[in-house]
Amino acid sequence: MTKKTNAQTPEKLTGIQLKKIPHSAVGVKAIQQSIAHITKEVGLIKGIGLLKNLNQKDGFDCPGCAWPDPDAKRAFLAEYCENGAKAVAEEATRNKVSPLFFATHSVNELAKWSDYEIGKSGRITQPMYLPEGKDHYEEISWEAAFTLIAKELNDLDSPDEAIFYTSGRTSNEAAFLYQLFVRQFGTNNLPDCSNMCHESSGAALTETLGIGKGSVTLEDFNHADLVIVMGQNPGTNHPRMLTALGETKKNGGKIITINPLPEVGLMNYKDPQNPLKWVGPGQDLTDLFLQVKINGDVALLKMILKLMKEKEKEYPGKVFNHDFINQKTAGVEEMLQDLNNYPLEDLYPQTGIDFALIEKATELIINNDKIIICWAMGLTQHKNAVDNIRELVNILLLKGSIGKKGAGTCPVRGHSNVQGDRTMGIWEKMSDAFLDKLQNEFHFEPPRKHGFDVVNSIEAMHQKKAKIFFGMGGNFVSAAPDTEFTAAALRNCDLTVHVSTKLNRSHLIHGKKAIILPCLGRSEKDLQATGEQFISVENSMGIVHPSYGHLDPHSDTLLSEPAIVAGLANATLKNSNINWTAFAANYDLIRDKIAKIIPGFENFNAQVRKDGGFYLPNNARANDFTPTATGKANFTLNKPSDLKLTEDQFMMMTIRSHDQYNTTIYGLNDRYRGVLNERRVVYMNPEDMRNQQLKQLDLVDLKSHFNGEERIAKGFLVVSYNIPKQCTATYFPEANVLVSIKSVARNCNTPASKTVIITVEKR
Ligand SMILES: Nc1nc2c(c(=O)[nH]1)N[C@H]1C(S)=C(S)[C@@H](COP(=O)(O)OP(=O)(O)OC[C@H]3O[C@@H](n4cnc5c(=O)[nH]c(N)nc54)[C@H](O)[C@@H]3O)O[C@H]1N2
Ligand SMILES: Nc1nc2c(c(=O)[nH]1)N[C@H]1C(S)=C(S)[C@@H](COP(=O)(O)OP(=O)(O)OC[C@H]3O[C@@H](n4cnc5c(=O)[nH]c(N)nc54)[C@H](O)[C@@H]3O)O[C@H]1N2
Ligand code: SF4
Ligand SMILES: [Mo]
Repeated sequence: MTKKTNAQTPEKLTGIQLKKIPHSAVGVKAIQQSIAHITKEVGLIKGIGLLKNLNQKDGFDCPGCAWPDPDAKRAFLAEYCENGAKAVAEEATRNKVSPLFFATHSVNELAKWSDYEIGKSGRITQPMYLPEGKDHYEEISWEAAFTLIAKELNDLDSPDEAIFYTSGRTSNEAAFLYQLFVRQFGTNNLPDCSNMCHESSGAALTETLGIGKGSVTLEDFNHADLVIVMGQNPGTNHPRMLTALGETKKNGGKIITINPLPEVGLMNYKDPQNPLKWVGPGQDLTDLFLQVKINGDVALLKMILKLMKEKEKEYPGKVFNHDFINQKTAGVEEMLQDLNNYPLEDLYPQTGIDFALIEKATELIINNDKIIICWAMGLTQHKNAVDNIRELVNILLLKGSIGKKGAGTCPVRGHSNVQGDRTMGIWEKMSDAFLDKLQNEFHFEPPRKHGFDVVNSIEAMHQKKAKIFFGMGGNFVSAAPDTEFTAAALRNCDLTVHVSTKLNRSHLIHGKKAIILPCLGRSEKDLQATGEQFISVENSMGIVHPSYGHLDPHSDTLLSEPAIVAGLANATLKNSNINWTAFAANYDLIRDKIAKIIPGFENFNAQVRKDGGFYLPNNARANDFTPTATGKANFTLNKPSDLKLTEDQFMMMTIRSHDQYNTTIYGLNDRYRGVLNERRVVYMNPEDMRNQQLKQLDLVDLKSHFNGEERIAKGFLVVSYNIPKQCTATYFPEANVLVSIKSVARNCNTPASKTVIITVEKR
């Protein structure tokens, strides 16, 4: 038996340096950083050749975030950001993880490496197999790997004993083929990273507006009077969004930011696409900063709703858009009535914000009609995450700020094709309408029973109800909550398989047997039997567009994701009526099927080849709310946080540094927060530190408390920071060990990784 390895990021301090927090984001420094990363990983000449193709119409889609590209004019050479360049550098790295690497380093040894060291080891070049009881991965042929996986799958008592996870980089074509294989195999166990990400947005928006996606386009930012950015750090996670916010300001619009942290990018930025602006003070973005306490958002939004209601009473017809409310919505009376159950004095302490500032924000909302609300993980990863989003929809509906130019909902998606994967059917509970069409087109009976989401999958593997884990991308053990619990779940499996570009911790925390299937990255040419292929993706605003690989593949052995699915399907499904080999040889054939099954993809092959791609239909954007249960846009009743802290407890949010992509650690610096060369930090309010008798850089252990259970993460350095009292922040994935598997959002099971109750204990 292999010795059990530690599933957590090893406790190892790296030599912290504290720097002044910069005044402005982006600018020259960002360009320097882009060039430094690309030069180190890829080499300067090849790197510049690569970047020149990034996000261009005949180039490849950025593997970073899902922020859209401009429809028309694109900057020559530079339609990307620092973190886009880092994402490309990471994928195109010269470093290779070859069979020799695995012969040299045992799984036990690699598990002791930091996430940074694991990631930097490079791209996996060959399929690898870890036989039961062994501690070194061994080379295996594609054929043998497919045969082995197929045998394990077919030996299961039921297809529902297998889990098929997807991360959000998988292309539309690969995702469609993958879900088709999984459903023909016989299960809906298709959890994805969305279950940990914007699931709560999907749940809230489907119920209230009849579509689980946002309603605005990039152009709307040019016309908005007011943009509210909640629970989001675009300077790091969606940097080109700052350009869109800059446009709002240029056109006279205002910006309100609601966040426990004054994130640098949102405060001020220098447009990297305009060298004339690199020197000088930069552009101020945020007009009004509401420094909310973690999970104080429903309380804050409710206060705003109450103040709006009062003003409407005073000036009837001047605050609410009655025409819109009467024609398009349901439930306004109940919502306004329900506000009486929440006195201002009860809500106020949850927000931590000056009352005068809340009044000012309300005034801006009252005095403007074209309002966009943007949000990301700061709203979606809480017990009451769905409430957060439904409550902001209440405000937009009262104002009629939806389905018109310059107004609407903007959930900003994470992974570059996470939205597209869902559109393609990667979901454990796709609608019967979708499954009916699949049945008609492919002539098999897709399973109807809903499958497991991420949290249910982990529980099922823990209880040995699921025995095979298959990951299409991603790094499940590090991304999921409750690291030790998730690790135990994976170790229970008979087989864990990962389709991956780069080495990660999930290859090291494995089932009895484990397999790594190395695939092509987005930036690489994809040559199949009928010639070179392109893939397509859907960005955060529902635009589907093509992406053409540019580099020669890292190794001759790599297969594309569609080819891997086809290989697996051929090996597993003995009497399949589907010609998997033909699909892998020509992605146009996959797109023809998508066109027949998924609304909005009619003439897919022709449409996607047109300049810049095409918009998918969006009922909320079109001011049509008939797809909801009531046939109208629904007002809802929502609950503020019910989490209570004792005097020595703190609320902890797990956030991203400027130098990471989820579990991939690009570097150890968080430049915009002034912390260099260290990730094991806990950001604390200076007054809280004094009360706890903690000094700057004291070494502490963090203990989380959930329903009487304790979890511990050892060895963090205290950093004094501008954060509300009783609030703290740590980085994901180091702190995931503290998030209980049972601490999830109501109505959608998203892990509540931004509301972890902890105590801070000095060593
Ligand atoms: N460079 C880079 N880009 C990325 C990623 C990456 O890791 N690196 N990840 C991608 C993915 S998958 C995603 S989902 C997105 C994530 O993008 P973000 O959601 O911006 O990422 P987080 O770092 O989780 O940031 C959450 C923000 O919410 C704030 N916040 C936390 N709790 C609360 C709260 O209770 N209320 C409010 N109002 N604010 C709160 C935090 O202070 C922080 O500013 O980015 C995508 N883009
Ligand atoms: N505590 C805490 N936990 C969180 C979060 C948080 O804010 N706090 N955020 C959550 C969110 S929003 C998300 S989206 C999840 C992310 O969860 P995941 O999507 O599972 O994690 P990533 O780190 O994005 O996955 C990185 C790995 O994907 C593989 N990869 C990269 N590109 C490709 C490709 O093109 N094809 C294939 N097949 N593989 C590829 C590489 O091997 C790389 O190691 O984490 C969630 N977990
Ligand atoms: S904003 Fe997102 S999609 Fe655009 S270049 Fe940056 S990382 Fe890539
Ligand atoms: Mo995400």
